[in-house]
Amino acid sequence: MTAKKFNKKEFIREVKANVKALYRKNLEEATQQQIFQAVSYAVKDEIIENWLATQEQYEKDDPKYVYYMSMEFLMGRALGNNMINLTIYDEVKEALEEIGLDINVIEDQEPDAALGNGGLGRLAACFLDSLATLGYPAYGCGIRYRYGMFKQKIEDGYQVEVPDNWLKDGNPFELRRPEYAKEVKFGGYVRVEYDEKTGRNYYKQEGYQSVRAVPYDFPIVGYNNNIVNTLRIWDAEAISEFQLDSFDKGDYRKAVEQENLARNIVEVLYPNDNHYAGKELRLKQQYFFISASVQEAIAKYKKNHDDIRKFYEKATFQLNDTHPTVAVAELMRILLDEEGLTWDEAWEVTSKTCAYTNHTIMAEALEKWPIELFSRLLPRVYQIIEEINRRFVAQIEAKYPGDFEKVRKMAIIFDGQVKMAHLAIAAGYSVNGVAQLHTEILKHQELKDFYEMMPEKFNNKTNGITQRRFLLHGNPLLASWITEHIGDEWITDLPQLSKLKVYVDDPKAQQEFMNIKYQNKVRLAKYIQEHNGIEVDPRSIFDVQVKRLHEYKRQLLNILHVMYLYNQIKDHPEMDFYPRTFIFGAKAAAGYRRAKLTIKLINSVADVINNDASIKNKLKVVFIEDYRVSNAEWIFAAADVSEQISTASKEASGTGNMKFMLNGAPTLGTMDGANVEIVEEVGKENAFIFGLTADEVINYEQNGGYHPENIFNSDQDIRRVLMQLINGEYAPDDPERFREIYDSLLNTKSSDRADTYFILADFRSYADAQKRVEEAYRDEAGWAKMAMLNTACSGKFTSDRTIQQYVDEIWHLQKETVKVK
Ligand code: DL6
Repeated sequence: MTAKKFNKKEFIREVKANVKALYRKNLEEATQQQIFQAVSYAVKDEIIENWLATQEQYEKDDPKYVYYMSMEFLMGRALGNNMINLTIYDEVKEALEEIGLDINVIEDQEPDAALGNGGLGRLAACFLDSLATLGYPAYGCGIRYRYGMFKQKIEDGYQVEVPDNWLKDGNPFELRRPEYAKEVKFGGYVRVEYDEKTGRNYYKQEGYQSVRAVPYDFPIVGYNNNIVNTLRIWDAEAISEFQLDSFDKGDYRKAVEQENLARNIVEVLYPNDNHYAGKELRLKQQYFFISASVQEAIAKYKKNHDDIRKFYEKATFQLNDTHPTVAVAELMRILLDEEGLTWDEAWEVTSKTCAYTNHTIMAEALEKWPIELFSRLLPRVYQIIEEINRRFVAQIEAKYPGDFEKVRKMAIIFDGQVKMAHLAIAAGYSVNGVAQLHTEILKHQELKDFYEMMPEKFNNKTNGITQRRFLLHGNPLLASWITEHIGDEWITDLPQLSKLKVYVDDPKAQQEFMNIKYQNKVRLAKYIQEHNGIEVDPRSIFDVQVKRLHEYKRQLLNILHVMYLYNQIKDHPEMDFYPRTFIFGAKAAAGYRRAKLTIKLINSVADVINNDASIKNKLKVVFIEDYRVSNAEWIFAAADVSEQISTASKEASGTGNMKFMLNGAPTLGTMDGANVEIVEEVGKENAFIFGLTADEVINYEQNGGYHPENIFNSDQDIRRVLMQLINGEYAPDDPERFREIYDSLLNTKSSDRADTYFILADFRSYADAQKRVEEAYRDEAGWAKMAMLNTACSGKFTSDRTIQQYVDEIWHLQKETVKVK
């Protein structure tokens, strides 16, 4: 089904009118930011008809919805994506050209909607794109943080965090929906009243503070199908004075407190990736958006249905990791206290509604809340979790009589803590991991006891990415080339890319493919020159590692290897060395000291190497400041090599690995996360695999026997590199600067095992794999073939496939079609 026809004249007229109405200016006087706003409002007008039509169709068909509940939606920019999915990108580009405007400059005015940290939040954004494109009714439910992920500045090589005031110029695509506002209550106490007539206890929260949750809706445009779903994110406002209990009216102190509560709740996204912060405000954020979203889902259902016992037939809640797990108890609370269901009835609805995705096995990411905090903040919800726990423990005891160890390991409340993953598993009807290897580790290691008790709940859904943003929009040259060769069906059916396989040995096609890569490298080189002041040669190998900075992702292994290469080039200037540019991009959580020190190390190494004329530009190191969705699109398009070098078993899936593959960059990586499936698709000979396997890592972790100091003692090159961390080579002003990193690898003073992430164990095989990369790159035709095969074999990794699997195996939704008059 194609979208309605674009009218260029009308569009231009509207852009001009918008500039006038919004800013009282003519086009010529307006700033580029103002023009961006005007263009966005014009594009929004194109969306509105479809948005209305979609809602009307859904009302009529009364379908089941998935509510994708997530603390994070890392959306990036909306304008380009919306134009792409409306299939008006080229037309708008032309229209703007006609009035002297450059679409790239206009798009560049938009701040990224960075309401997420990394993989988990970006996955949520890709899923919304696929849900709309496939025509499935869905709501994204989240928080409208006033400040998103911080902006990263690099000062003197160090990361400095700058607040991301993304809403300062207004947000053209959002709609405030005060008519759907909800009250969310915190604190106080629970009063129980016994009703003789019904013979039931009734629970009432009293003495609480509350805030008004006000939703903002964002359109999620499906690709060329008229469907527009909704991302509904909640803002917090103070409950206005006249809405306070009559008892509280005129209570100025309380009004101010509620005002502050509201302001604080949605103020800022916690910048932790794969790490649990354990802060009270974070729990407030979780309950805030969950309570509002669950209330809204129930209100929507009740508009057209009488029997709340059948709620699960029309709604399913997908919990994006444990952050939204309080939804389980909130749904129970509403069903019990407001809808009057019995416990068993409410439990049946809840356990048929909620499903949980696990995104990490990192112990430090597991959410467990102290009982004191939890019960103080959410007294009624806590009571309900206690009862869920009591019943769950009884089930464990019935299945494993006398086995207290099982209770200790599986209870929801234990040792003074509420364990959110256990709650999600006990209450949900589905538990999924995000790549085959990850799901197997969950089943047989991390969640072994749960899997043994309820194997039917466990399943795998390997992650995916949307090709519409990461190829069609991010790499227009390659997208057009592909369309010329195999047609454009790949845009909604990515496995079609396998048709490219017939071209991989064709010299002309190889040349064209590599020429496009070269042009994308030129585009990135220009960006690096403008933003970093570093000149890089687009003919060098662009070896790229972009992702959050975390020890398990091992940016440290990468930079230590760069130090090793530099030593080699210095020692053997005559050595035939293919020029390499190592590109990094990574934000570290603001409080993650060692990660921030690693950024400083990368920049210090870059300073030395980039300024050493004697190595004749054979090696360059670039740290791209403020890595985010919008610059990521260019980076993936320009990469020759995709660094996916996490310690095996630690990266649940990875999704950057898929974006690189789609854009024709072979993986240099460990057998971890979705790398395993990438290799399965493209063949081991078209990737560069190294390092310990997940089994080997887990074996060391469980049984010991790993001694990095032996490697240090026996390998001279490694020893030299490590000594350079403490001899001032990269920190002449303070030779002790990188001591902490050195210590972490060898003689850790903390209780951690030295070299927790097996960097020394994998160093040699990594260096060998890098050598293989260099050799392979020298063979131009061979490399072109490998790069093309990566693109051609990336069909599995579309989020359209992932979503279809969620639909078929977990959510059971019906496809909708929408016609526009
Ligand atoms: O599933 C999306 C993404 C995976 O691709 C990454 O491998 C994984 O590290 C990430 N997990 C998190 C966990 N955060 N918490 N909690 O971000 O999920």
